[in-house]
Amino acid sequence: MKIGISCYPSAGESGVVATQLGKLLAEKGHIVHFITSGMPFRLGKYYQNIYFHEVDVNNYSVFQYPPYDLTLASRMAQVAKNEKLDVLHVHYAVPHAISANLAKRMVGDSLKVVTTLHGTDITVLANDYRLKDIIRFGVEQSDAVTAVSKNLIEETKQVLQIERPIDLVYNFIDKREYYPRDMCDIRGEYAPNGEKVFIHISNFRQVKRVPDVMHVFSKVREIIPAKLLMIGEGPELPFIRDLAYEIGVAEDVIVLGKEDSMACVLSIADVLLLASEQESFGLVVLEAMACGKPVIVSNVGGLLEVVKDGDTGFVLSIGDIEGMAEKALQLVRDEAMYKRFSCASIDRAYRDFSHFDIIEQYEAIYKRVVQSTA
Ligand code: GMT
Repeated sequence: MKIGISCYPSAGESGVVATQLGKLLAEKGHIVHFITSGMPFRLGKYYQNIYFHEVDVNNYSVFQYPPYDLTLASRMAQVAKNEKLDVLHVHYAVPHAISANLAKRMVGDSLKVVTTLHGTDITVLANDYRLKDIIRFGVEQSDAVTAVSKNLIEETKQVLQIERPIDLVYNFIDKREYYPRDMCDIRGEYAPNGEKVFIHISNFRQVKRVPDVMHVFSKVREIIPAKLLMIGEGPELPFIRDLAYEIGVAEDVIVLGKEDSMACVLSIADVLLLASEQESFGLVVLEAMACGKPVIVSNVGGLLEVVKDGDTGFVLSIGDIEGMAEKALQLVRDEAMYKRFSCASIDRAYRDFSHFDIIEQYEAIYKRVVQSTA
């Protein structure tokens, strides 16, 4: 099939999912056209069957705001016509689902639009009265809509007050990339005295409650020698650095910023901490599990569909800093328990979220919409 993919190309889990999906579809022989504002950051090198079409926004002086959404729709329609796309698969509703449906109006019904909802496009943006109606339009007009967790499907139906079917397609990991790696040498550089290593990976936005992570770490560190690796970038990062100094843990907090090889960096650590107040899936949790790292997460959104509480990690109430610290300590101090959780995490990630199965689910959806006559 000929498949167009639009997503946010810079750091972000929805962009990661879209890019990985495109690579795996291309590997299976599909022709994939990325239509994005920049090169997707995980695309990296040349791949057979993958093409890139940049959305280059016109900045005419009359415009108060550059018309990205319209330029995107126009580019989608051009690519769809020129390349004879069967399906346009867009990730994150705003603006991609709306622009894609506009492109479909320009091209005709032969172009099928599949929209994947990722999380805050519904839980935050669809709750904003300024965007709700246009998001509902994008979702209702798409030929198929998928969401990355059951929880997100329920949220979508409730927030947008819609009845249309939404397919559940979980995020996935490619086990050729995500497996426990031997990173002893590098671990030794960060934790030279055998400290336990915790890791937090996010886009450092308020929704991630990174200060909670810092406080959990501080409590753990009162009891045992430990280090905290912080991976990612985002608006809260400067504040988080200050907080580390304020609560006296700065010398044990290592901020690494943006990292390309998640599997390597995860393999350095013992436990992933994610204290978010919203998380429709938590791709980073799945990536950690695939690398054999148990997780401590908050009880929100779709995280309970990924983490088996008491088996692959611990799930605690939002803001339960004491509880998270207690479980984190328990995990790293009890070697037998740690090993059990680590093995269970790998098993679950490979069994229930393997890219083989999930890519087939997307392919089945593409076939279904292409065969539909509407
Ligand atoms: O919605 C966001 O915060 C951004 C988005 C992204 O692009 O990183 O993350 C969402 O989509 C991911 C991929 O499906 C999910 O793993 C994240 O849980 C989800 N984020 C939230 O729900 C907060």
